[in-house]
Amino acid sequence: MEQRYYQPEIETMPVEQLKKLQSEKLVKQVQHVYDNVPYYRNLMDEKGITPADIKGIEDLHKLPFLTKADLREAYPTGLLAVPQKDCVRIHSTSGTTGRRVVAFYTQHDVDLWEDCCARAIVAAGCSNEDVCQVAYGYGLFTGGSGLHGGSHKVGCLTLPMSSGNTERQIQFMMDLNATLLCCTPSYAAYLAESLKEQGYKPEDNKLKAGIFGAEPWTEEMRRNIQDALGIKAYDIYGLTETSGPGVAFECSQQNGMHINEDHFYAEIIDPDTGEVLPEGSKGELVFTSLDKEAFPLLRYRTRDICVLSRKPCACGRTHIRMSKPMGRSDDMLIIRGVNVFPSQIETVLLKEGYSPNYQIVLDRVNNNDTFDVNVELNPDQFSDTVGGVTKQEKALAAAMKTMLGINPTVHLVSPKSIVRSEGKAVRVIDKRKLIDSNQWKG
Ligand code: DLL
Repeated sequence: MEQRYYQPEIETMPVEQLKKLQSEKLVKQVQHVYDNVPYYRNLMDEKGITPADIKGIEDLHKLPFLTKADLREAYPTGLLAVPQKDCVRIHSTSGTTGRRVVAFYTQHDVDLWEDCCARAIVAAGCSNEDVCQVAYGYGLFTGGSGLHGGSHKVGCLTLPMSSGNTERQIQFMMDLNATLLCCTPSYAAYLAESLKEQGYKPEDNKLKAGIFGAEPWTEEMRRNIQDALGIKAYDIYGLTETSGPGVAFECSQQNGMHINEDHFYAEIIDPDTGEVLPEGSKGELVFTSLDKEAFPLLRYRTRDICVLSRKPCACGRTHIRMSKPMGRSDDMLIIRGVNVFPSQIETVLLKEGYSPNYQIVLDRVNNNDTFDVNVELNPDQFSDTVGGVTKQEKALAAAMKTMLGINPTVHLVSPKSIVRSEGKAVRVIDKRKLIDSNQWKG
């Protein structure tokens, strides 16, 4: 019989029991963080709170929020809650050198993270009889390692492909009869297109499911990928700060992602006031990691805007569901799966002696993000040959690649030619339409 859950006793635990478990874990976690992280202890002292004030989840709201700015300030080890010798791994977000977020893991942390990914794989209908092609990037990015570890736990045959090299992906997918594909949704769509170009029909592959995440994607994109590959496509969510993929995942109902609530407690807040909003409200998602040892974050503001629902799910899981992220409460962009802040572009421009008047234009062509940056030249920067301009554009694109990890196409344009709207610069034009406009009903 098909296995429905990876850890049934946890995934279907009655809500009251789950809340009790969360409270017990939170009390311990607050003490652990207070005792071992001076940065966090200071934040609590400033608010006049001690671990004794936190008796359960109902007291969580008393704790201060933690933001990406805190994580950057504490770079690289300021939030480490165990001796470094007890850690076995790091991962890191993309971003400016020296300001990246570095997440540390003990073996226990890796285990619980891989369990979360294993739950997602089983929820996608897979077992130890499956062949799991992991085409997320391996390395500092969490996607590859997370799904790889989950695949091992379930006992799938794991194909550690990493991202890119489409020819090889297709060869291994077909020759080794991959049944589960894990990658970003845009890469899944790109692979589907490439398969079609090579003359393969959807029924020619053995795939039955895909686990896609790390960037926004719409229901329309889901339908396209499902039809093009002949599979069921499941969403998966997570962020480096909380471990990586698997914080939440979709089940057979494909209607919101179950949050692994025994490890991550979710709140929705008003991003402007910080007020905790009731279930069903749209707001910013905040996570508390209840039992991570090395890098436990209490009330971490994700900046992702979404809705939570505890309506019963036909799959039998009791864990709360989150909608797809519907936007961000900051200006972070996700381009080809990489997190990019417009301020990083500005930093490069100023460093390279250019004006900070620029505009980022994003679009999606053949399921690939296009990434153009228009930069106004200063009057004294004109090169009078076309070759000269092209050389300048290439050098600037290379400097941006070093900063961001992905390659933009740079266009140097004449001074004052970028349109200002009511005097304000419009920094980003995003034509990709990655977010569904319809409201999630839970
Ligand atoms: O993207 C972890 C991950 C890897 C998730 C593989 C799923 C699959 P970061 O690079 O730290 O971590 O980026 C985290 O990506 O705050 C969201 O804005 C966005 N994001 C992640 N998953 C989804 C998703 C990984 N399913 C940031 N839908 C998060 C929409 C997503 N956005």
